[in-house]
Amino acid sequence: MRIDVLSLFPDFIAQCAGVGVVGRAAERGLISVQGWNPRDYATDNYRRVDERPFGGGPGMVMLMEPLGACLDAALAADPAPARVIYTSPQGVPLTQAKARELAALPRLVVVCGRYEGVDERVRDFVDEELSIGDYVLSGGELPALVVLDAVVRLLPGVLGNEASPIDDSFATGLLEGPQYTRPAAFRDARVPDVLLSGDHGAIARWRREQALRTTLARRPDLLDRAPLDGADVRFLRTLGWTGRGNG
Ligand code: 4FV
Repeated sequence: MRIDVLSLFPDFIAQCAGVGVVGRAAERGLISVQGWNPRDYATDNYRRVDERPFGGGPGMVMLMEPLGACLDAALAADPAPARVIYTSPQGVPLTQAKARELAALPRLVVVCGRYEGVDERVRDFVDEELSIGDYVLSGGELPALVVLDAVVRLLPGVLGNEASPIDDSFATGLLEGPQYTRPAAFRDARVPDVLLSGDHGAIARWRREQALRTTLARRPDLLDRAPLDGADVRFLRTLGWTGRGNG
């Protein structure tokens, strides 16, 4: 997958996309990440990329001319069809399902805003707008990196054993249950015996029940649309869950 990121801070993107899972994926040639700086496409002497909003009001707005020229250059840099994404609070919430959808594409181009945001006309040039949450950040770079990380780790060959993204939170529609590793006893906190039993059937059942318990406790809304079988529903009933009528 090729990923181009338009940002006034391309070094920040390169730094963050150069470490961990995303960094290793780039080293192994599974992805390529390229930063593009709209300021390099500003034509005035001061290389302006922002201006005061028409109609007055606080703050500055990113200019369309340098940004549009930068986007044209990024798109022209590779013949592969690209999904152009703008990260903003007005976007559709990023979900695991959206990350899976994007992971199937050959190329992403992500536009990062700064200041109060980008001139409204940017929406004429983007395919979709994504939000990472109902709060306001100082720039679209962190959201762009969140999208990158959520997508790249789903690409074939990126994570060590292919298995791991499958039982991620939300991949099953449930939150992930508790994880433990050595030592079996830390101070007076012991690892549940079932995990040390070697009984893989019992372990799988225990993990499923813990995921159901955690989801009921923290995100009961997810249970309304999670794929549950009879055993799941019976277990949730024992925890007082009343969803799904008399399933
Ligand atoms: C944001 C979010 C976000 C708004 C103005 C950048 C900032 C500034 N993007 N999810 N929440 N963006 O706060 O995606 O330009």
